[in-house]
Order: sequence, then structure tokens, then C-alpha cells
Amino acid sequence: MNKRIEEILNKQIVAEAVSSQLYLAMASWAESSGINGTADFLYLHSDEEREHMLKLVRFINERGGRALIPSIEVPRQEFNSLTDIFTLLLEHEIKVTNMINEIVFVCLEEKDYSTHNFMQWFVAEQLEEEALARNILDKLKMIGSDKAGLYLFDRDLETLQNANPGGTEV
Ligand code: OFO
Repeated sequence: MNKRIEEILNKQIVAEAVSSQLYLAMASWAESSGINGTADFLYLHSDEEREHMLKLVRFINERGGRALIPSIEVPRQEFNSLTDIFTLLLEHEIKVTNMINEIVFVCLEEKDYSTHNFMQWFVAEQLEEEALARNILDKLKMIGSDKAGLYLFDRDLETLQNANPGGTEV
């Protein structure tokens, strides 16, 4: 496997693992705050990020490279509100999207078209995740600090999760 591609994909493994830990920390905060629908949503999202990491690990190894399993920094543990959580989640996803775009760019520079093809799944996934986070933030903006609205929002996320256990699409 091309060394530059192997290195940048290994960097992406770290980013996906960091995403998974961050969303797990958010889920735990939400659950311990009694916001259970949001907690379920974030637990699942954390699992999905781990799957993204695994996808990269398997791909690198199958292509004759060596996937390196990183240690992960301690994620933020305290959050102020749902808006705080989803603002952070969107910022984080935008960062990840930029990293994915950089990989696609390097694939073209290195003329590695099979990795380029593999990365298209991640490109589509990032579009979806950013749109989802924006959609949720718009809803939270509308609700403001209305307690009944926040209760319904949390219940909606729970329903969404139960109706669509394999994904986070709205
Ligand atoms: Fe892996 O999609 Fe979010 O970060």
C-alpha cells in the first residue's frame, strides 16, 4: 500500500475513534441527566463511529498496509445543554469532513483510485451526519428553553432511534 495513503488513513482511524469516545461521553452525560432519548441516540452514534474506524482498519490491512490502533485522549465529560452537545457534535463532524476531503485529495495526487473509490462511502456519510446535526440544532433553536418542547424533542429522538436502529438518518 502507498505509504502516504497508509499514513493518512491511519490518522483517520484516530479521528473516528475520537468521535466514538466523544459521543459516548455525551451519551453518558445525557443518560445521567435523565435525557434518555438523546442518550440512546448518542450511544448508537458512538457505535457507528467505531464501525467507521473498523472499516478503515480492515481496509488498510486487506490492502497490505498496517492499521495501527491508537490510544485515545480523554474526551470532554461535562456539557451544559443539548444545544451545547449538538453544537459540539456539528463542529466535530465538520472537522472530520475536512479530513475526509483531504484523504480524497491525496488519493487523487497519488493516483490511488481504489482508495478513492472506498472513500466515497465516507464522503456520503459525512454529508448525512452534518445535515442531521444541523437539522437537530435548528429544532433546538426553535424550542429554546421551553421545557415541554425539550421533553418532546428528547422523546422524538428516542422514537427516531427505535424506528431506525441501524442508522441516524432523519
Ligand atoms: Fe465517522 O462519521 Fe462522524 O465523525
